Amino acid sequence: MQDVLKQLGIKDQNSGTSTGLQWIESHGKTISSYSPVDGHLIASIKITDDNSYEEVIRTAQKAFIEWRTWPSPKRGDVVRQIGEALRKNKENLGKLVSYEMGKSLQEGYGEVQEMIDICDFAVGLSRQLHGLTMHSERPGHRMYEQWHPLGIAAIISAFNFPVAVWSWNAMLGWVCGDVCLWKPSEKTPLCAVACQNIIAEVFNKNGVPEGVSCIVTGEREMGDKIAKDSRIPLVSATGSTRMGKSVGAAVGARLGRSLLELGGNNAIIISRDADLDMALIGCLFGAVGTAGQRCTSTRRLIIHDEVYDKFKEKLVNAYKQLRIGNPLDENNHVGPLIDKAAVESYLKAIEKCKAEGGTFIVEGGVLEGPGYETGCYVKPCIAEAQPHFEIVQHETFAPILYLMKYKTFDEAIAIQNNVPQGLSSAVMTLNLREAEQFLSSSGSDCGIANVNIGTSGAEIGGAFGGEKETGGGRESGSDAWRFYMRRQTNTINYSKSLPLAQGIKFDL
Ligand code: UN1
Repeated sequence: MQDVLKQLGIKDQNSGTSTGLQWIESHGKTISSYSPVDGHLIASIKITDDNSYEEVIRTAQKAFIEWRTWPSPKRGDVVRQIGEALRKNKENLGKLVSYEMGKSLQEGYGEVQEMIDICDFAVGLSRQLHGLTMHSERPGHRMYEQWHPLGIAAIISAFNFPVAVWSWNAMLGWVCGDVCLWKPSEKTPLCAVACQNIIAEVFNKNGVPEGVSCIVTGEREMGDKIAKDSRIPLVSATGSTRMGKSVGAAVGARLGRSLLELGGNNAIIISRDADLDMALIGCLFGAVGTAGQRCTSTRRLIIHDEVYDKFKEKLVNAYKQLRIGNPLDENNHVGPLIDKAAVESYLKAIEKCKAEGGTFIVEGGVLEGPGYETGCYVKPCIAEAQPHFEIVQHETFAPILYLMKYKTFDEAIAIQNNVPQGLSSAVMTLNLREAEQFLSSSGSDCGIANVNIGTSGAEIGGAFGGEKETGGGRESGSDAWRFYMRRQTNTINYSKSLPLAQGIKFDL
């Protein structure tokens, strides 16, 4: 790992404040990043103090004045080169993601691949920031709309996708002409340092002004500061619903724009007409992939009572074969949780489920012994539960799966929708009527609804996000870019008179 860190430009002690090429000195608290994989100290980082925060904002504001005048395809070409640099660094960055966050190496590489994919998407987008034209009601008039850069886009990201989610925002923001201010999770700050080093080299080669890619680090207070700062027109935040409510309220209080991607409580409906072998793969990856720490992780299975026992047996057998251990060893399926606090929440959720009457058909627990010294490795577990249990209504960021039975498809949809969150959902069925009902306006109420695919692992091309307590924001593909720009409606009069709209006469 020393080699990887060195090649990514990570030192033992790092500044957590940057405007691009420059790393700014701060005087204050130091965060130490320990790997959940083996408990070793990876490196430490100084959090951003008030003075350096101000310097970052000043530099970002200045950079915006220039960056917004660059033609968008030219900005896109810079993003294309970032994609190239990420291809070169995929192995190292993927390893760091896996080591600092704890996800499997495959998933670490997968995350960097998502970054490369969004770069490609953004390059194309840089020539397609289209507005509409409208027919004016007045003769000799032309009406159209155009999209302009917004300013500073702040990105508050979570530990579970320490690099990809930032890149969805930053790559779009950059082709749109915004400058980005990234506050990475304090649990995975070194991933941000590595990304900044990769970006800075490309920006430097292309003469991109200092301040287009900024980093500030800190804990909750830093998020609050950003949310309240009216110099930041857009705050895109990924994390818990608790965090989103606080950020959303603070940004809303100053009438800023927030893009929130918060908790999920994602379910898969397993129909009587499902291909159960296929369903098994989707459920397994969804529930135990990233140790249940994706916002799209599968937390609930809603199973038709005629296939319930059969599917339960398949699932229990599959869980027996899971290999839990060092995520950098590609033979393992499941790595550790991010930290001890996450282990505590996992244990509490298990207790709560039992207290509410749930029965565990695959028991949970913390693993001990050689290889598990960090105390962060837990057993993925399965409980039979009822939809109304308080714990089932709640997102626990850990590999706990709740099984529930249904009789009619209407009932299955009602159970699926009857939670506060609305991110991702899926149905496993070969029955066309069920599939279409699930996707209809009276079907799933989530931002993502899939058929014969699990709830996690979305591609970057679609808009990513969800409804209700998930926050309503959409990031990544489709037309999510519009959120990073301001729309302007323009009317031009090329006639020799000035007729008023709505037929109003104003003659003197
Ligand atoms: C997240 O967990 O915040 O769909 C993002 C997925 C990934 C992204 C998850 N592409 O599971």
